[in-house]
Amino acid sequence: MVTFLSGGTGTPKLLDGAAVAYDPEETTVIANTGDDIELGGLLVCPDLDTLLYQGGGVLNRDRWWGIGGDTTRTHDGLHDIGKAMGLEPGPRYLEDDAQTAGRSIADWRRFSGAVEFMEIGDRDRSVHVTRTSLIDEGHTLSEVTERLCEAFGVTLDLLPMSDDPVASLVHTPEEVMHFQEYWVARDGEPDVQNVEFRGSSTADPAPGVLDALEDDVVIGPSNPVTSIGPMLALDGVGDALAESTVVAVSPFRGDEAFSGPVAELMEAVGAEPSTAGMATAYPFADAFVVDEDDDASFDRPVVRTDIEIDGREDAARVVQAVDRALDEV
Ligand code: FO1
Repeated sequence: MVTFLSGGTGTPKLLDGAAVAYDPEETTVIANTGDDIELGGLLVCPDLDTLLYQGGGVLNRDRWWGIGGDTTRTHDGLHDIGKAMGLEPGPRYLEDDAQTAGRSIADWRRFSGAVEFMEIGDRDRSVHVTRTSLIDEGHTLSEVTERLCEAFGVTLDLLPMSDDPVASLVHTPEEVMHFQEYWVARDGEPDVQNVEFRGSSTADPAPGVLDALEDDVVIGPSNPVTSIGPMLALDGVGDALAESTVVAVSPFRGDEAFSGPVAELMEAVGAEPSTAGMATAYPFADAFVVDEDDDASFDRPVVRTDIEIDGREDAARVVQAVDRALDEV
């Protein structure tokens, strides 16, 4: 039995190769939900959905989000009508008091759907309508995720990290913004002073999460701050990881990040933006998988291989290295 901790790109890419070593029926994936937002009243869960669509074989594999071949008629229509009405495009937060009014899972991350600032495909939107509606009918995010997985034919066990709201908020010198504004609307350009996981001190791990952390745990090459950080902020997760065998795959080759705003965000939280910094961010890790050209040295076992993942063959190679690292602990 093995459990992967996942954000939305690096670990899903690794999971492409997971089946070479691990039976999907015995694999759990815990997804970050700090990136989730409510947009036009719909709960959008980017990391969960990438894993859902990947497991269901419908992921847009060029972008690693959304559904392949999806249309955007509603999204385009929202822009047409917004333009005709003179509405300013860009993230449009709801008023402060509306941020904690309504379904609590969307607290501190509520955006208007006018001139929708993230591109939501039509089929993708049907998932958000269904998920949000079932939550409004009284189901939890975990329950809805389980049913979506059945519908998409996902064989591994996919769990959201929490059924409670946790919002990854980026503090810049001028303002506080949600991660999706920082990343999608601002292209990761603002200076970051700190990252806050609002809600994490009172959020519980979702049902099944702490049990799954009793298995061998793999932290894929995800962003240690915004993908894995929200999970580590949940009560009991750090203690559970300290008790388990944990292998982490570096999202860096030396100090060069493979994708996304990893370096900037690590610097913002006072961690060195490199493989060595990743090791300090994961004090509970028992072994690491790092690139063969990475000269960082470690106080724990290391397996080296080419860790750049561009396709299933690469993913299989890195998963085999993960498996060797688990054996070495
Ligand atoms: N990323 C973008 O860069 N632009 C978008 O318009 C966008 C829309 C979007 C819609 C649904 C979804 O599930 C993900 C989406 N993403 C988009 C990706 C997302 O912002 C991030 O890459 C993840 O949150 C990081 O894991």
